[in-house]
Amino acid sequence: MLRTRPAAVAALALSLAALPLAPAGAAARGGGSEPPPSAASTTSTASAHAPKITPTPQSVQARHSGVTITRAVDLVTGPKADPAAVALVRRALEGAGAHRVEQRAAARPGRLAVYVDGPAAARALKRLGARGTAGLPAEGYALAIGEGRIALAGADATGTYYAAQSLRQLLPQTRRPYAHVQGVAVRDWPATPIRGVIEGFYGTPWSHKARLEQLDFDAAHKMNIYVYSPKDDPYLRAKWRDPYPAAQLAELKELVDRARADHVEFTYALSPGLSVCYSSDAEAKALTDKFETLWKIGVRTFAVPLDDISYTDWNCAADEKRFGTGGGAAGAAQAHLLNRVNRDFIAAHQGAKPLQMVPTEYYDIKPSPYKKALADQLDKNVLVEWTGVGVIAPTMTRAQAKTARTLFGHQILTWDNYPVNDYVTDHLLLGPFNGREKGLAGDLAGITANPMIQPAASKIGLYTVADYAWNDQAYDARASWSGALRELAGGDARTQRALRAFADANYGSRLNPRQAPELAAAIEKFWKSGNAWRLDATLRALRDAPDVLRARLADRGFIDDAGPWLDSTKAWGTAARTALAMVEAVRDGDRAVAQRLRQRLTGQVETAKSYVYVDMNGKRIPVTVGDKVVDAFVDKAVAEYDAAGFKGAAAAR
Ligand code: LTM
Repeated sequence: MLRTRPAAVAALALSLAALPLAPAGAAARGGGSEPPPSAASTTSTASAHAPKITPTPQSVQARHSGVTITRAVDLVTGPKADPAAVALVRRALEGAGAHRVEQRAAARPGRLAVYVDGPAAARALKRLGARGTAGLPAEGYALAIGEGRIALAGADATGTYYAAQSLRQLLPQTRRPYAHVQGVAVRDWPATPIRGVIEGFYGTPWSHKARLEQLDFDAAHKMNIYVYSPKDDPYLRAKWRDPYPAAQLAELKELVDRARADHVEFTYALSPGLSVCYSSDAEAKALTDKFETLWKIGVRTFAVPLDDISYTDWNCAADEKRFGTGGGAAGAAQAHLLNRVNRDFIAAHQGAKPLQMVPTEYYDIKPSPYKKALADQLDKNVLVEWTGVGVIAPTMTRAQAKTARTLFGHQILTWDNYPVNDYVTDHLLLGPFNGREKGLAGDLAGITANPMIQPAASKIGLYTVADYAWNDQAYDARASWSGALRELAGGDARTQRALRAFADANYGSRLNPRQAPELAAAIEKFWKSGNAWRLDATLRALRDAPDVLRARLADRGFIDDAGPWLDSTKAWGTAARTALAMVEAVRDGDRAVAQRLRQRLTGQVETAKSYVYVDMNGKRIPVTVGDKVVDAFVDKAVAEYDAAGFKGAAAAR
């Protein structure tokens, strides 16, 4: 038998066998020592090569000379400098050890000088040998650090704000002055104009607090849109004509205000398709009246999603009379209503952004009478949303996007169904955005991602979406995923390792077909080498990860979101360790220990499968973790036990 089994671990099976038969949920906590990283994670590209700025900038050049954050810093701002950018720069400097940040017309010698926009920033960029903003696309920016000065400027206000976001990431976090900051020149711009999140899933809508946090997260990751479209807000679908109660409207206004401060476009999406009569003037007016209430609280971007409705059934006889039947008639009816909204509302409101719509055929690129009707009849300045080929598209190519653009006859904004989990509510989807071809971003009007029901847990996936949407050419899914974990862990190495083990066990999705890739690799290695010690270290790390996260992760929302999955991960880690020890006992010919462990395993697996997510209707859904990896490992271990003929008194699984 090819096994490497250091003497110190020979007692593994015995020591596990000696533990009391406690339920997995109550298994030993912490264990005292820091869990070692799993085999695969030690070889990952994770921290070493990750960029300091996220999303990955288009161009970063290190400079020889850096700057020192002096106790007093002079801030010189252009006359039209974006106030949010200036405030962010000030906060970042204060967080980096500057005790006084004084806004002045000109900088004084002996102090760090920081220039934000305007002629002084342009001069400072030039002195630092960096190009200015000329030629940058919308939202692009230039940022340079060196020779006692920091200069940043944007192609527009959002660009300046993004320059400030990048500067925030480059500055240290310290209360002490005189920290040194490496010199750098950044020239950066987005790969696609619209980037963000569409809260468009079925199930418990996000809380108001979660939405506010999401808007700040968008800003920090240079995402510029948040689409309000939760399927289970009744005022968006079933009761689309009804005005919002005052309290709910006040909350929406707070979101709109926060979005504006964050340079995020709050987009209001109303879905009348369940009951609308497309040909009716009164219905068109009901729709624009509802939009008007949102316009009054500051919304400037609107959408009309017509997904997940039947277009073969009309809601009124007048529509059949006017448009006929079939897909072509449905396309004509939708174009009629949307064009009215576009002309009577969007065109009539100065400052309104282009209307967005979700077609009923949003998930393919098959030519059809419906798509042809939209292509021919829908106003050309309406953006059409599309999920790719498939509702959850495992991959998305440039050729597909170009075909969609041709078939729909409109610019395409993707509604990318990742990391949404409303169709697999037993799973958390914690892997990266994946399978999108490089160059795709440039073919699109933009990319919006539909998140999970769990807002904080969505941030791993959304970090990677932001990274792709900003710079798809440089995107590396695994490196971006590592960056997301590092950010969420807040720089704490132990938390980051625990987060990695947990996210790995919840990695799989249609975009990431391999579940738990690092754990699976460690298990495969064990079956090949027989080195139980290494696998046990990985399993211990998995078992302990939930406790580490509960004790150390600053984002408590993540802990709340992940509750049952954390419990199940710990229990599976416990069960898998028992299974491993049982295999070791079998291989040692230790029948008594093997039987005891086999007996224990049954209860531990039951516990691992017992944790539930409770949905908005009170339905209890057993959660799934590491499926077809950790459970398959246990099954294989049991098969080896069975094959050894030790069955005896042990309960069957
Ligand atoms: O994707 C679209 C356009 N519509 C719905 C979403 O609301 C839902 O969240 C996803 C995932 O289940 N699928 C849809 O069809």
